[in-house]
Amino acid sequence: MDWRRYTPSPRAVDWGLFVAVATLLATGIGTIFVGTVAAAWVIDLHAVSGIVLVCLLPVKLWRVRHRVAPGRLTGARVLSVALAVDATGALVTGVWWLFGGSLDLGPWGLFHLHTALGLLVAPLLLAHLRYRVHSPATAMRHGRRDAIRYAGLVATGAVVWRLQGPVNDALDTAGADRRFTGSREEGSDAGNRFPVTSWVADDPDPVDPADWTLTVGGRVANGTAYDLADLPTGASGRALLDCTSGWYSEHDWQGVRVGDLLDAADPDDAAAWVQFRSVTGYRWSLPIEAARDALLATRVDGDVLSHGHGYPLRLVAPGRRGFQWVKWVESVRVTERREVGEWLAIFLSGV
Ligand SMILES: Nc1nc2c(c(=O)[nH]1)N[C@H]1C(S)=C(S)[C@@H](COP(=O)(O)O)O[C@H]1N2
Ligand SMILES: [Mo]
Repeated sequence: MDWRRYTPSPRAVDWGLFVAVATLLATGIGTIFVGTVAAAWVIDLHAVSGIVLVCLLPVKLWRVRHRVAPGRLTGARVLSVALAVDATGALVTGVWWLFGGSLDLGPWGLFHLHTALGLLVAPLLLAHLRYRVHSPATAMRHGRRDAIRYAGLVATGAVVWRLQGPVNDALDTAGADRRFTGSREEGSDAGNRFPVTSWVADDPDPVDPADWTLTVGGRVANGTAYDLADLPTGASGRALLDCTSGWYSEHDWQGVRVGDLLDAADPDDAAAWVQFRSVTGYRWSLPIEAARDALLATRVDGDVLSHGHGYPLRLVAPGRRGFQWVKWVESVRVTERREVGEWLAIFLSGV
């Protein structure tokens, strides 16, 4: 078989690599927001781009293999080798994850390593392009034939992606129970016995209920502060926490319906967002309608929340990724606009 017939021309390979990597980065970061099945296409696109990259990268590496002879190493070439190694590592860890792999790296695991290697591709690729960039026009020289080759490649990627589910099932790997987000199940319905995670480094001292109140304020007629014993608990709901670091856990949660707190507080006409704030400064806002259906939980599967899971009160936000489920909540604030600083706070609250 002559593989050259199926291989795009060299410049078209380079641009194909660029598009695949850019798509992988955008969709990889995009997975952070995928909470419902309607957004699952982001992850499908990530996977198919990854498969396309698996096909293209060897073509490129084969073409440039003679350039890395030891005597000819320059700064630009060392950079290219680093990029090749890093991109390969990102692909290997991604595929390994799909088929149920695990790694114990202290507080981190295989999924973190995949994320780190993937993000590192961005600066390495930008630096690489500073040395070696060709106009897209030269890539168009065999435009029609290359377009057909790429269509075939993307179609192949889609078929391979479709097949990995049945293959995982048949081999009964730890990748078989993945959700559409890529996350794998951990400790569902087992009370507090599911992983404790913080987004970056949030790790407060245990909260003493004697020094704690929940304040409800902002754009409301009746601002209130509740002691733990005064909280109007009695609501419950089943919801699935899906962390962006690759695990999910489903539980019955008990506590206060945020809608009940809002009804008592009586938001004004401009109220559009509800911000949940942790004792650590970590905070996140939900649109007011979504916030009404959220729960502030005091218990999980009937057990009082452990400190790690946010005792005395943590947000349960169905259909939203775990980083939005604020732990150790001490304030609910109704606002007109969402605070932009939240984005910084979720990274810096632990520092
Ligand atoms: N205050 C605070 N709340 C937080 C976080 C945090 O770092 N600080 N991490 C979030 C993330 S990323 C996830 S996945 C969930 C994890 O909840 P758990 O530790 O109960 O499993 O909490 C969220 N709530
Ligand atoms: Mo998370």
